[in-house]
Amino acid sequence: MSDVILYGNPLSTYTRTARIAFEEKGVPYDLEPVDHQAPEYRKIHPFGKIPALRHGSLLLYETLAIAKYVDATFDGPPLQPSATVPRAIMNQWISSIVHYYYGSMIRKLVFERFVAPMQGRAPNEALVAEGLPEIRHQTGVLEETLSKSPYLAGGDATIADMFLYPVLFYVNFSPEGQELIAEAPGVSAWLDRMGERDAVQATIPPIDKMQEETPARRAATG
Ligand SMILES: N[C@@H](CCC(=O)N[C@@H](CS)C(=O)NCC(=O)O)C(=O)O
Repeated sequence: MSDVILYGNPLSTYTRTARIAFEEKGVPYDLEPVDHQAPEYRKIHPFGKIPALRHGSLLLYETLAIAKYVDATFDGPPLQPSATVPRAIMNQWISSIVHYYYGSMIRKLVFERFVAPMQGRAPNEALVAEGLPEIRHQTGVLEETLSKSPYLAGGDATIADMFLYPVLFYVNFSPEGQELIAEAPGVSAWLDRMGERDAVQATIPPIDKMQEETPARRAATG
């Protein structure tokens, strides 16, 4: 048993971001599945979200804080650029992904296309229709960078790529998402490049579990 415990769920995008960071860094950890809605979990994460980290006596929540903590605490390849400008660009992307991309891509498209049918309700097509122009704009913005650069902040994968990949992975399962990504060859190539990384391979979500009505599935896409 490792002294690093990640509370989360393998279907959750934010949990996957943290797991990719652990894997890239080569840090052994135990993924402990939780019901994020259970009252006792609030003692670990007061806002009832996943993931959260326990390392010895430290309890830490918020994915970015966890990824940066892991990077600073453990040996292994750096997950952030050392130079000021690429590091600022990495932070710009992380903030954009969390504040703009996640809402459009996960809440308006992925949730409606995959989670709604499993909940036995029709997808909210108005919400999908609202999200698609936003997503088209977002894949266009990504394409401007990824047509010229292997990763979001330069030549190496950083925490920014680790935030984006789990989101685009799900988007790419929807017909609309596939179409938008196909229109962006730099983004497609980046998805392939990221998909080949061992850390990404090691964290592929068990998508078949999304068929089950479980806390895991409810937490999967926010
Ligand atoms: N700001 C949080 C967001 C985490 C988050 O929204 N996680 C989703 C799963 S990917 C979640 O817990 N959803 C359950 C809910 O909102 O009830 C972080 O960076 O860790």
